[in-house]
Amino acid sequence: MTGAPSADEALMDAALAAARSAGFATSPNPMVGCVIARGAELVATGFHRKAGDAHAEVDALAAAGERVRGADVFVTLEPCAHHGRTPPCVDALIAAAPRRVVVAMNDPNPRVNGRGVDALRAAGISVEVGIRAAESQRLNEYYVKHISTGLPFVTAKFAASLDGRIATAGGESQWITSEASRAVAHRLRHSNDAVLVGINTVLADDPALTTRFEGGRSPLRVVVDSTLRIPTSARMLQPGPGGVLVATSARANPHDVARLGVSGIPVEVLNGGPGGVDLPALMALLGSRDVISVLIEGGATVLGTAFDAGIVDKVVAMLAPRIIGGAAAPGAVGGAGVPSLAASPLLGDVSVETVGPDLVVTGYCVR
Ligand code: AOF
Ligand code: ZN
Repeated sequence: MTGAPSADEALMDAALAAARSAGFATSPNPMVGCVIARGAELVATGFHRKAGDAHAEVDALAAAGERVRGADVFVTLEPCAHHGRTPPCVDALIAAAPRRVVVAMNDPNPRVNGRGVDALRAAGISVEVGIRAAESQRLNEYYVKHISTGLPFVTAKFAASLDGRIATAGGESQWITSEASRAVAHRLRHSNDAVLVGINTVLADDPALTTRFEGGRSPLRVVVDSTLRIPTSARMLQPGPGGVLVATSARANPHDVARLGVSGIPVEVLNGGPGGVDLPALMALLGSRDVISVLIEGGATVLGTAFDAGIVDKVVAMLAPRIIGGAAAPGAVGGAGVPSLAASPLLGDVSVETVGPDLVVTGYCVR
């Protein structure tokens, strides 16, 4: 879409910017922004900072005081109508008596879903829904998936050569992409609640899986290790913010399960699936623990299992402009693969950025 934004769009853009300033710290709750305006004049701005804190609408209403009467309220998500950790925002809005409430998208939370808009309309407030809906959906893609399915939103990320290899035949992999795109990868860790790798990656690279990003959140570190080969000295198992989880299968030696348990490392036995660990069951477990987003960082085996199981929502491929070649050099995605081109997930909404010398291709698995 081109052209200058309308006055309403510009104000909703300001509300979206306020929402974004929470920087993913609201999980498992959504990022929400709210702007109060009289005509084009901005009266107050508010946003949701973290789960349990004031909702965006209440934050903006507090900043606006009496000036909200007869004004327009722009909010990126339908105001809530339920008693959760905080009282319903629609009650606060109705009491403040604005002229109009503009909402970017309905709240897919089954406790809200349409009830917020209905309550405002029933109180005689004019409500418009849908301005910047796509942007708001995208901003809260993790929240939307989790609140409507109970499962986390899954991003598969890999760094490869232009010909799709993640290492040379001899196993050399550091570094295929540039430092600039590795910074993008750290931002991805910061935005996700959990980061997941396979045991081969741990044994080969011993990653710490923390975020080296200014002010970054540290995700839960998850390893898929069907036979429990992980040494307790692995960097990702060391105590630190975010915590750890080892997912294994019945193929693991019970002594090894006990060994990790004694070291205080949480282990879950989730049997099933071709790799030995049932990834869909692991996603369900993480979702039930309020993990709304998971970043799968590889390697090829765990990415293959994830694509084969159909659990991937989004792909971020970082491609360095180099060719590795050779039939023995591993590709980014292993597993069984697809039986035909028609069965391969064709990404939708694809965007391509250049980061330093690399290409970063982002797209969504359309199901
Ligand atoms: C937020 N921030 O600004 C808005 C939300 O956990 P609670 O009680 O705070 O309620 C969370 C629900 O409230 C959330 O799932 C969404 O449906 C609704 N709106 N939540 O955390 C906000 N406006
Ligand atoms: Zn609310």
